[in-house]
Amino acid sequence: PKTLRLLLGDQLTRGIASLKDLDPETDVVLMAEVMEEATYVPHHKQKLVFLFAAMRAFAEELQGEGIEVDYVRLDDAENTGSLGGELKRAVKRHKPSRVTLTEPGEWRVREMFDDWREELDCDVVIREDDRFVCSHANFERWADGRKALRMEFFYREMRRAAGLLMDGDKPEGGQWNFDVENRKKLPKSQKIPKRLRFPADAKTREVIALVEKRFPKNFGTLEDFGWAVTRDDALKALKEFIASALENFGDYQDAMKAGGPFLFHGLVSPYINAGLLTPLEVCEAAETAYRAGKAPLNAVEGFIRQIIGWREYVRGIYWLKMPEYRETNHLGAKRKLPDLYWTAETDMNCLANCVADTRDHAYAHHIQRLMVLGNFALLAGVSPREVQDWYLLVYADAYEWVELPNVHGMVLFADGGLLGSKPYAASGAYIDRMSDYCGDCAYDVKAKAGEKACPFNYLYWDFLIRNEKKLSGNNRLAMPYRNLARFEKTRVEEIRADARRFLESLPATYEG
Ligand code: FAD
Ligand code: DLZ
Ligand code: SF4
Repeated sequence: PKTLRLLLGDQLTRGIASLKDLDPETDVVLMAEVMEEATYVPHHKQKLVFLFAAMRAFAEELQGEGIEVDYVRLDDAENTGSLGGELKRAVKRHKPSRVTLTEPGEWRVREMFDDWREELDCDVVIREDDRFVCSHANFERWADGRKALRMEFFYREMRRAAGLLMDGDKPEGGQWNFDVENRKKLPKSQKIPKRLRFPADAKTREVIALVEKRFPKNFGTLEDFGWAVTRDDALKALKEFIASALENFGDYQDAMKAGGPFLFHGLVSPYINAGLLTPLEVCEAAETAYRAGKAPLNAVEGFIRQIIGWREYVRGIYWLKMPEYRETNHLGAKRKLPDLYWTAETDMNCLANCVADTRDHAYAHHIQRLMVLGNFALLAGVSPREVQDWYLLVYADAYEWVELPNVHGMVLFADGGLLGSKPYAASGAYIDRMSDYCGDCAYDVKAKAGEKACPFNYLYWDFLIRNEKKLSGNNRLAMPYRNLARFEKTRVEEIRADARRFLESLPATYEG
């Protein structure tokens, strides 16, 4: 029987469930560039270019194998603009006896499928996405009956399940986690490798022209577009990371440097999330380097933990808790997103750098996202919905299943502590310790109060004061709350006045 196999933009994996029993004699693969997916948030220009170029390249690879691919381009005259519309049209064209697809990664899209199922006159088979180490059922089983869902315990099970960095049934090196070794400041003399980037070829340039024409106002620049758009190039990028950066990944994982967001990071999330690389092959490549003595255990364990630990864990939380998850607002944050998130115009040098990196590369590394951009949104009390929308559109690796738990849970504590045991609030001292931003800043990171003081310093205390009722009972915040209790009344008033003055002066005029 003829099967129509619908392949979504983040399912560019040859071995994916929906392509497994494909019969080139009878079956057709449907891929569609549609406005609905391109506009549910106004994605960064590089994210659009990356995804459309990668979809086109993947379609050609399948065609090269003799598989019929029905590929609908964004500019095709008949394009209905939605996945549902394109699926219906394709069913009319091809008259398959069934449609097969792999479950979509996002709740939004999954819901749409439930609606169309009714409207198509053929069977629809939705297969589980087995590119993840942990199935939905396994995550539910793990979560069931636990008081707290802590990543660390989940991670150990994933290590065992995947058999990564195991020494029999014990963790390699006698310890599951080497994170304490991974918080070093970057010495000035440390050499930073030049990372492998991929200048746009003619086909990608065609997509760049399309994106400039159809999405001229979207956030982000395209001059430095350098993402791989094929599996071959993504594999080259992975190889380069393993050879030149993995060795130092652990030591400098949390370090930040003005004008250089890549440092020793993997730069692989867009590829893993879109399917060009599988999470396990990336982890195996890192483990092989460790076994060959080319990278230390703290680096390799730390890297693997991000992928089979954090990445799998946030996906588990997302599917366990959606759709209610994105609606909670534990701290009642209501502020509009400040304009500086779009313009990079601010005297706060750390924020200016992190927004500029994001604008120029559709990338910022984890600590920039968490401890600068996220920390500021948390302390300023920006509404979770505004922050979520921003993160979902600005990064080339952003899909709601991974973005939302990181933003809503890890950064904003909007879930009240389901994902993290305390908010990652920090003052300027943390940023100063981990970066070279403060030396060139208009503000003084050492000053605590007044116009010249680093805003993170008073915003940190203002955040704790504002949220005292909700947070002071949290064991992990006992120390700062003890300190706060010792502040003179005038000091508390000064903090509140500085915060009010600063926050009122922040323009927030853009409509998302
Ligand atoms: P590396 O630092 O080299 O890490 C290796 C891999 O580990 C990454 O490629 C990624 O697959 C995985 N990983 C690391 N941290 C996380 C994490 N917290 N959650 C899930 N996977 C992780 N990652 C996304 O893929 N998409 C997002 O939309 C996204 N949004 C984020 C929003 C915020 C507020 C924060 C704090 C983090 C977010 N992350 C997101 C996680 C992380 O920042 C990125 O995965 C990472 O920066 C990607 O760059 P890299 O490939 O160089 O990562
Ligand atoms: C992100 C994205 C974009 C921008 N465009 C498309 C598209 O035109 N066609 C498509 O099939 N998928 C696209 N995607 C990826 C989907 O949004 C993704 O499959 C869902 O978010 C589910 O994870
Ligand atoms: Fe950021 Fe404060 Fe340092 Fe300036 S002084 S770079 S605002 S942390």
